[in-house]
Amino acid sequence: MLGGAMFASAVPLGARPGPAVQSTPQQLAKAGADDPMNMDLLDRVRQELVPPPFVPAHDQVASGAPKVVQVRMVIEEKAMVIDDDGTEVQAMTFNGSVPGPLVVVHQGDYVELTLENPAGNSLEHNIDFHASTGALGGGALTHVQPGETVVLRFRATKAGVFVYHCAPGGIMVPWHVVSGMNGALMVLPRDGLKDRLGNPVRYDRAYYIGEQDFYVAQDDSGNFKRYQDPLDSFEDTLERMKTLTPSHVVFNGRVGALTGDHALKAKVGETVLFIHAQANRDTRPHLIGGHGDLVWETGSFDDPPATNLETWLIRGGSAGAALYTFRQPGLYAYLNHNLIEAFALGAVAHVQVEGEWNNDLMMQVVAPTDIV
Ligand SMILES: [Cu+2]
Repeated sequence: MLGGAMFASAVPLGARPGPAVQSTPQQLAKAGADDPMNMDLLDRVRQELVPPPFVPAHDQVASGAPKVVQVRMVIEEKAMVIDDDGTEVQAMTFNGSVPGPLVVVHQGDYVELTLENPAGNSLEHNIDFHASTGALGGGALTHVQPGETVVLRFRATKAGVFVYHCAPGGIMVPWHVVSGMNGALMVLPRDGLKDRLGNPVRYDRAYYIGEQDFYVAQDDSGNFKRYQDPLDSFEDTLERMKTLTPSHVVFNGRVGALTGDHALKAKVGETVLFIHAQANRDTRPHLIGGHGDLVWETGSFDDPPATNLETWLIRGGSAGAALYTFRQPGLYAYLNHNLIEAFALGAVAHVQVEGEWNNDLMMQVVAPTDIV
C-alpha cells in the first residue's frame, strides 16, 4: 500500500533512519562500526529486563556510537494458571513471564544475550531472534541442555519490532512457542521514530503486549486436564495444537492479566506506544474508543507508519507497534478484534485513562429515557 517510491518522494533520503545518523565520524571510528570484530572499543551497557507489560528503561534517540547491550535471560519451566477457573499449563518461559521480556536497542547496536537453562529444567531450549541475521536467528548457536548456559552476540541491523522464540527443532518448535517461549525485541532507529513525513515522534509511555494462543487438552467431560511437567503434557497438547483451535487466546500469559486492577494506565494528552507480538498466529489489535494514530503494522520502522487505523493486523510470527495520543478519559479496551477470541478466549486488555472529558469530541445529548 505504501510504496517505497511514495516514501522517497515525501522524505529526503538524508532524513531516513539509518545506523549512523547521530554518530560523528570519530564516534564511528571509536565504535569500529565497519569492523565488527573490534568489540573491545565499544561501550557496553547492561539492560535490566522487566516483566511485561513494562519495557526496560531506554533512550528513544540513541546517544553516541553503537553499543553492546548485554541482557540475561533464564529459562523457567513452570506450571502457570491462565484463567480465573484455575486452568493450568506447563509453561516454558524466558525469565518466568509469558511473553518473555522486551529487549530494546538501537539500530547498529549489538545484542549480547546470556541464556541460562537451569539444571532443574527438563528440556533443551534455544532462542531464534527474528531481528538477527544468520544461524537460524541464533537458534543454531544457542542450544542449551538443562544445566548449561550460552552467550550469543548479534548485530541489530534492521530497525523495527521483532519476535524472538525458542526453536529447538522439529515439533518442539511450535510446542515450545505455544507453551509461552516467545517475546519481542524493539530496535529503534538511532534518531528515533518518525511519522510518514519524516518528522520525529516521541512517546510518553510504552506498553508491551504479547498475545499467546494456548492449547490445553480437555477430558471427556470437557474439563481442562492437568499435568505433572511439560513432557507429561506433550502428547495431549500436540493433538489439540493440530486442531489449530486454541483453548485460550490471552494477553500477557493469562485471562485478565491486563484488565481490572491490572489495567494499563495513561493520561489525556499522553502518547502511548503499544508493542504487540504474536509468535504463532495472526491477530488484529483494536483500541475501542481510540485509533492507531501511527501504526507500524509489519513492525519495520524503516517503512512509513500507516495513519488513523481502526484495526491492524499482526501476522503470526511478527510484532507491530501502534502509537496513540489519548484525547478522552475513561476505560478503553485494547483487544483482538476477533471478538470471540477477545471475549470468550481472553484476548483483551484495559487502558484506564485520566483527564478532562472533551464534549466537543463526544457528548450524550439526551440521556436514555422512555419513548413517548
Ligand atoms: Cu524451549
